[in-house]
Amino acid sequence: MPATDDISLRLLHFLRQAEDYISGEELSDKLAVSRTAIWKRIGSLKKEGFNIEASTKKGYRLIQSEDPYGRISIQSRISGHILGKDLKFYQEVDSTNNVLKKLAADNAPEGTIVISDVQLTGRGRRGRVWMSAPGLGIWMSVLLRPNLHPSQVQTLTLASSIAVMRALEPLGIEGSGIKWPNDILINKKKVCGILTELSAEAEKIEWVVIGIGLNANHDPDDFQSDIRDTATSLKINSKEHKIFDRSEIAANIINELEAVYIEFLEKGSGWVAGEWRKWNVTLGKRVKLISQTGIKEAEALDITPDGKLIVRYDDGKTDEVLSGEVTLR
Ligand code: BT5
Repeated sequence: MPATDDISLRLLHFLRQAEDYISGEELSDKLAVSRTAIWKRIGSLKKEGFNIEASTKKGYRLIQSEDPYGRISIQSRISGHILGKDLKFYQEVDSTNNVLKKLAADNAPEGTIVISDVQLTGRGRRGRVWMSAPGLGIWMSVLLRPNLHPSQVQTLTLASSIAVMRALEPLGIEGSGIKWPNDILINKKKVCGILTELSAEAEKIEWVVIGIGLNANHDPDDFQSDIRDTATSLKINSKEHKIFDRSEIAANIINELEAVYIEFLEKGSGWVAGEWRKWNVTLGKRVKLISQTGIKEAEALDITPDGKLIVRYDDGKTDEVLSGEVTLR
């Protein structure tokens, strides 16, 4: 018996749902396996670090707050059918995007996910560094193989930021929003960045790797001095400086991303743009656009369905910007 097979994941799901003791008999009914099979899997889960109490009279109980961050904790919370069926969890990698890009080139199926506790060389856009300290954040990459034109890839970045916002909403943290094109801010500081990379032929995307980096449990001192004034975490912004369960948040992002992805494929990019507008903190603001040709100030008017920012410069001319840096004024 594999230590953490599909039955183990479902077993964990029922223990979590029960919140109190659940009898071996009930578990064996729900999972259609013998009580011995349940007992063996409880043993394996305990070895993996799950704190499960066993009582001969009452059954089994999961002590919830102590879930270890890892594949089983995350996968047992995944409710969709595409994303995370194959989820690889590492303690340490160079970059989850790099690992997943190699898997993509080796024909890994859509929905494969790579998560690591640490990234030694986490990447931002254009060769920039993404700080990915151990024990504190969610560093995750998701493989998609949509039947879309390469020009629609930025819509997937928008879709991913919507999924992160939806996953953060129940945490009750105030002041969050999406800054075009790929940042999630809380009270004007960056809590999450998204790096989308793709391989495509002329007319069709072959694969897209969406890399999501989310600062969960950092204190201000956990950030390097050069980003201490601009970076933030969920913990810093929570009322009681709470430590968040990274497995739960990672799973929620995955579940929300699957929902947004399916709706995007059904309804098109116009729907994504509409959802994005609800969460954004860019439109209607004065922005500084930083590109290779220089810095220009403008007013952010809207986005196009394929993710371009529509701006109006001070001379009255409008423009559609595909990529670049935006500083909110
Ligand atoms: C991004 O780039 O915001 C995309 C970040 C994507 C990270 C994920 S983690 C999983 C996957 N694997 C990877 O290797 N990458 C992805 P960009 O917009 O270029 O922003 C980078 C800038 O953000 C840096 O130059 C710093 O100023 C700042 N920064 C670096 N680390 C940060 C952090 N942990 N929190 C907030 N800001 C950070």
